[in-house]
Amino acid sequence: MTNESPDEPSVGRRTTRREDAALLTGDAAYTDDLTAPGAVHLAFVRSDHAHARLDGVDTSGATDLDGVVAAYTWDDLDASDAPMVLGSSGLDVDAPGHPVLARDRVRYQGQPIAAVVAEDRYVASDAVAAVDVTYNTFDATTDPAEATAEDAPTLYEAAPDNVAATGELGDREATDRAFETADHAVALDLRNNRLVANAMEPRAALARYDEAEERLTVELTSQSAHGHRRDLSRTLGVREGRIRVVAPDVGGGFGHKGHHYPGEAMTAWAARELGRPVRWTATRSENYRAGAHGRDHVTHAELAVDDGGTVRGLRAETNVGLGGYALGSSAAIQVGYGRLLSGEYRIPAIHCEARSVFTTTAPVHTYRGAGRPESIYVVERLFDAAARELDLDPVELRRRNLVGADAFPYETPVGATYDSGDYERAMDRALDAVDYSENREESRQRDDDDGRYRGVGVANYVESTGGGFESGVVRVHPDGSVAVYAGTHSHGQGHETTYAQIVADELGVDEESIEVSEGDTDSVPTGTGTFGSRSTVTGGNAVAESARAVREKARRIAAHQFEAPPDDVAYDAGEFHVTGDPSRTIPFSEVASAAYGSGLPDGVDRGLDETTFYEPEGTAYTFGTHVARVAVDPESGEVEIERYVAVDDCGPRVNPTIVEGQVHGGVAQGVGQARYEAAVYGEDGALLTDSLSRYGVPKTTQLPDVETDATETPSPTNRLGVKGIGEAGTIAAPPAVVNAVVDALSPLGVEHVDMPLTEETVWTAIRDASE
Ligand code: MCN
Repeated sequence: MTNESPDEPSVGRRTTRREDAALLTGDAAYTDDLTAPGAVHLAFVRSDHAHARLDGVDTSGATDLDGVVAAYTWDDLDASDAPMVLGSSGLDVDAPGHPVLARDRVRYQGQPIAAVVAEDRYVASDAVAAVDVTYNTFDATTDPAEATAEDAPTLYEAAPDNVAATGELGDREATDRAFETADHAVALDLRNNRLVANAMEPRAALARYDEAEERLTVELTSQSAHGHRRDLSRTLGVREGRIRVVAPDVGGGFGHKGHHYPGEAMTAWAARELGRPVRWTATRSENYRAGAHGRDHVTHAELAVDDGGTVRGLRAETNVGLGGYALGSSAAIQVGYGRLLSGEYRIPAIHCEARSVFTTTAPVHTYRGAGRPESIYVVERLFDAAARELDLDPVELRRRNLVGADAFPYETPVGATYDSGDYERAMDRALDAVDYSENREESRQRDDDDGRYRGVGVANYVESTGGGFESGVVRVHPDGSVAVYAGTHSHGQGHETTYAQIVADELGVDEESIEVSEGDTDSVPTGTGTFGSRSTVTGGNAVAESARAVREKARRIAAHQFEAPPDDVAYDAGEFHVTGDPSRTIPFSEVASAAYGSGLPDGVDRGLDETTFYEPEGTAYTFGTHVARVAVDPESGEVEIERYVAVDDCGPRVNPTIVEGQVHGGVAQGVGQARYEAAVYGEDGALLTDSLSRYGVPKTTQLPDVETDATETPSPTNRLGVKGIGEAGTIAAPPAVVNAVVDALSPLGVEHVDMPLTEETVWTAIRDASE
């Protein structure tokens, strides 16, 4: 870690990530690396079929094998005192939660039916193959639009049309009026393709049960240790105080390690049942078939606009695939997606209607961005379609409707209050970087040199960040070294580095003296976790508040030693002195030692240790503009992203290098969605893209060089003024790329292409437009 100039603030510095040495040299300890003498291995028998009644599950073939310790079905779970059904909330219908092992019916391919436990994982794998399941199969329904049709197969009696939850945002009547009176209306039918989270490390758990203490310890791939403890407590029927959850090094999450799944609950249950450590590590294909997927929206959207380019209204109707079961609050999250449908714009009337629909597919929950990419994609595609209808430059249409820099706080018609921003400044910076006007000319004509069509795509976005509360503890040891604990969890984001930077500034100590810990329910008082780009806003401010409180307490202790009033004591570069008399100083470490001794001033407790539960005053809205410049070969449909510029504003950047890394990663996933990735189901409900060789995670050679830049508009919602950045790239990249490709192909009459823009889809769109 570099800290060349301790007199300069740490926040804002490009400090090297302190976590990288271990991660890059193989010293990190992921769940599957953890040792547990005597551990047995759990593996799942998963449904071959997407939709079936179970007429028999015979585990005798498995239990007959040498080395098999146990084989469990729902009957075993049912006979125990644990509920073993994952909770769901936000449903309009009375559909049961996800049973850890199937009761008598399966609703997606890969749903766990039985669990086997064996002395090693190879025997466990053989045992899985030896379990005999008799299925009575039903038709599958995998498309969220088709699943509501009258003749579609039904997953639950309580939801005959498969609709699990509905939600409405905005004002339907006002929006209808805006459409009736506007000069133009444009419409688009869009699909936001279903995605699979591809963390490097698949999900895993290691559970141990201490019978004497009646205590369960579960180490697992988690984005939220306390969230998983709460969920495990409910599913196992064990109170939280008897469960310790530890999230060790976690190799990426991208949203899908924040949810409660059968795998981890079953592992914990078996450890208690057997009194032996039990471990389970998902295979990559298990992760594909049974890990939560993301997106899967089918949307009809319209924009009403006047001749002069003033947007009057927006409406959207969306079906969201929920999968075979609602995981936790997934249905409610999905129907709430429309909260960002105002984008960066003043749109006087908006109405959004969303339905969460059961389909015989893997459950859908949050994947990087969760709701925001889907909203922004709708808005930004509509703006391009409207610009075309008006024969107006798409940037000009955007500019005429942007929320002005003086309009904050800005309330949208869909219930969001934007805190701060200067949208036009960020947009202009991105446009300048690609010499926008010049390239517009180029995009309108075929480039004679190489026969490719060129286009420019612009995407403006807002991103809600920093929801809920977070805990932050700052504990100063007697030697002045500092321990920081937070309820968030870094699984690639770099919190060890950035929290140390924040605390170093507040305490006036070197970053080197600060250790940051997350993800252990025994050492962190409580916590919400890392998702929704919330950690810096909530956890960062929580540790900052605690550090400030520690500094104030230290000042009082120093003042007592100076025999001066605390207000007369100044603190500079790690030393206290009486204002106006810098000759006598007391270093921070000496005050730390004194804090644990006797002779403290009246009213000051022993110790130097503060805890904060911090909740920001409102949502911090990150924003920015991404621009893609593409060349499309009309013969092959091949797309090349020639330039990609990202200008993002997440308020003051704690560490600009880490922020840029987050943008790069996000853009990689956004470009992945735009061009390569899609979870594809066959008619029988089998997942066809069930491995890395069949699912298009982009390779580095398929990604553009991302040129990053930033503006910094502080948020008034929190004292650090920060906003999150973890999802910006995944939100902005899909519309930037799709707008660019459609722009390039507009001379050929192409008006829309659904993601992913593979060679085949692009070529087909060109062909269809020419017919
Ligand atoms: N940061 C900063 N200055 C700011 C804002 C953020 O320096 N003004 C830094 C932070 O301190 C932190 C990083 O950027 O080190 C991301 O911070 P933040 O935006 O607060 O997001 P979270 O830490 O809450 O991370 C969650 C976000 C989400 S929701 C997904 S999904 C995601 C992502 O982060 N998954 C990731 N980035 C990921 N990066 C990696 N490597 N792996 C994942 O699984």
